[in-house]
Amino acid sequence: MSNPVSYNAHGPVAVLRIQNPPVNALSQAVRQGLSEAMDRAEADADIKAVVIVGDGRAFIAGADITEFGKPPMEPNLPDLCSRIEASPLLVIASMHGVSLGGGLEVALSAHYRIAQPDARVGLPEVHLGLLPGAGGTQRLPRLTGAAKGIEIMTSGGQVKAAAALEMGIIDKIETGDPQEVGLAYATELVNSAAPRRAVSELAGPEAMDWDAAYSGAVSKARGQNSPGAIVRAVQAASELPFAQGLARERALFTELLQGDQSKGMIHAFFNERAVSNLPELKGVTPRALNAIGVIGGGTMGAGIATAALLAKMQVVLIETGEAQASAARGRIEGNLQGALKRGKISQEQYDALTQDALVVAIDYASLSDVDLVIEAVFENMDVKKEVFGKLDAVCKQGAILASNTSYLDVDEIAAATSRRSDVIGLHFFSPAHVMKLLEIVVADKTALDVVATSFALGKAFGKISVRAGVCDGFIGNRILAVYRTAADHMVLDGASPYQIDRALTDFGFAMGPFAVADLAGLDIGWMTRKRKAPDRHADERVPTYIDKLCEEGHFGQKTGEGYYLYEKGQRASVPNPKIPALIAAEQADLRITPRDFSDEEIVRRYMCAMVNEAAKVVEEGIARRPADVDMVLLFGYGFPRYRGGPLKWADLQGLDTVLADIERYAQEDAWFWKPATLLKTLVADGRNFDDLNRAAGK
Ligand code: 3H9
Repeated sequence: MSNPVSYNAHGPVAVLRIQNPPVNALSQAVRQGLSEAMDRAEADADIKAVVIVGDGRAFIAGADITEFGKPPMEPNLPDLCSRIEASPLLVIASMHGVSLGGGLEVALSAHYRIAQPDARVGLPEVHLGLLPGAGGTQRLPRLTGAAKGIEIMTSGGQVKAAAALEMGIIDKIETGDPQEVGLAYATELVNSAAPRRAVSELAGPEAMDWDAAYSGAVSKARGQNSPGAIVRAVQAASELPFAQGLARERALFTELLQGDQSKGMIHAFFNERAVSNLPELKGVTPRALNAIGVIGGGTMGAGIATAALLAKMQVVLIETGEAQASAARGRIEGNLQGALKRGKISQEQYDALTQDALVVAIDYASLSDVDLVIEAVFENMDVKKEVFGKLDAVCKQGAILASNTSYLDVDEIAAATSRRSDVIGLHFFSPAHVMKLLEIVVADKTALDVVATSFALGKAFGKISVRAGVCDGFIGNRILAVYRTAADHMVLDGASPYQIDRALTDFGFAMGPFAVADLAGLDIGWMTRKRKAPDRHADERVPTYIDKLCEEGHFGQKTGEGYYLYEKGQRASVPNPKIPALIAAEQADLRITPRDFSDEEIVRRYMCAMVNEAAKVVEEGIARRPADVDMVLLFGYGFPRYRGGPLKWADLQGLDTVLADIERYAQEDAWFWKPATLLKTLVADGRNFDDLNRAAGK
């Protein structure tokens, strides 16, 4: 392999140029190349300074994440950083694009840092369940102070050059070619006999209330370990000499790297990118996407229209009458006001989007020129078929007809048109302009370029798009129905909805299932139970206590009463005192003697139900790979990112133990707990879900 670090002497300055596309990650070869280039510069008596610069779009995006989990290879990054900092030559980092993680740590080991005005720096290791492990926790707070350093590292956010200059992270901002700018700065420093400045020789950051900072970080982290560890590492920077602080950082880093949380988050990092790389789409050209039609301006339709407007597309939204049209426009304007307030768009853009880019009409003929139309009307097959019939009549040839259905049969919807190959499911999650997940539901006859265009749409909308096959509920809602049922069974058997919600938020879920049900509306589950009732198996256990609440018109948050009670306009809630009595009555009817559940058992049953159904979804080809299921749960269902997704969780638990528990639960309820064949096969073969991911090409 050729050396990814080139060396060129320009008078007394040696330029070390990193060429490791796409983002100059610090692979072993780059580390070795940098180390050797430093040796070479130091061996040349004419060289007085070294400029480190990155080729392409970034200075350095950090350690090479693909190397994590493999045997360590010399030189390691902390040693390289110390070696750079200890150089007798002046070392200058000339930064452009991003300098992240190990990339910023290399720059912090240089003696001077100069950056382009649009450069950004950050230590995002927290997003990988880690902390900066090459001196970042020790050097950054020596420049910024402890509080700012902790904030940068626990948020993992990117700091713009101007702010970095103000905080002392960089020394200078200069526009121009990074190499030229770096060379000029180095020459200036050499000519003025500027001193070597090692950040490690600066005083440690001031002391603060470390325990308070630690508790603050832990409480925000919802179970993730690395933010607390970051605070402890910064504490070491404050309290210990540099070398000892570095050793403490190393120990904390190694502990995090060996733990499950970093494995989960690294799995998420790679798979949120890999999920939309479908081999069958290689070389397929997507259709044009300029104007989008949306049918229905309720919460979902308005959210989709907002996402399209924010993606700079023309939008034609169809409503049923003038009053509905004006309400829909109001919703979209409200969403865009939110974007305006958060600084995502300017007032000028807001005006252009609402006045020029958005048309709200009541006549389907207005859709004659759109490239893709997304139907977001009531979830009823007859209604959908009627809409698709009308779309078929008015939309131009080649227009894509998409349904936002969350569970209906997209093949049947497509059959209502004369162009089945142009029909696809685009299942957004509410609020559609905010939630990251998009399930792209590929029907039997959907053309490949329609799939490719749908992925292009997802990308333009900033979504994580996952391919799904047709079945009731596709990937996410199908699995949700099963783990929700496991929770319902636990309620019938004695666990309270409130204990379940708490056990699962302690596990890391954004919300527990009963709080989610209140948020989504209890009428949705009630309707589903009614819809599925005719096909119900005699052994199926379906609690009905909550239907009594629905019969009284209580549907959760929107009516102020559900599993919890909600004060008007408030999200905080208290348990609804009616619920225990309703549950007790049903237990009495069913002659169930309630028993105690530990939080651990609650989590285990809930997760086993999720994994079992997820395995069936993979086995049936509804999801392309196990990691696709993981991304659906992560981005659409509040699954804790640091656990990587249900199937990564199962891998980390050991599939044999998960299967053994499912088989044990099946002894109580054989109908519900049918072990997935795929799970049994993997256990028998000594393989796991990640082996399947690898086989499908990550
Ligand atoms: C660290 O530094 C630890 C140290 O403190 C201590 C060590 C001892 N490694 O996102 P994109 C790939 S931890 C390997 O699509 P963008 C990425 O997978 C690291 N690969 O582009 C993708 O591959 P593919 C701390 C990496 O322009 C391709 O590059 N650093 C790495 O939207 C393009 O990426 C981070 O956590 C990497 N470090 O965004 C930064 N980075 O084309 C992580 C990227 O096959 N990276 N790739 O799918 C990012 O945040 C974004 O990738 C970045 C570019 C902002 C850089």
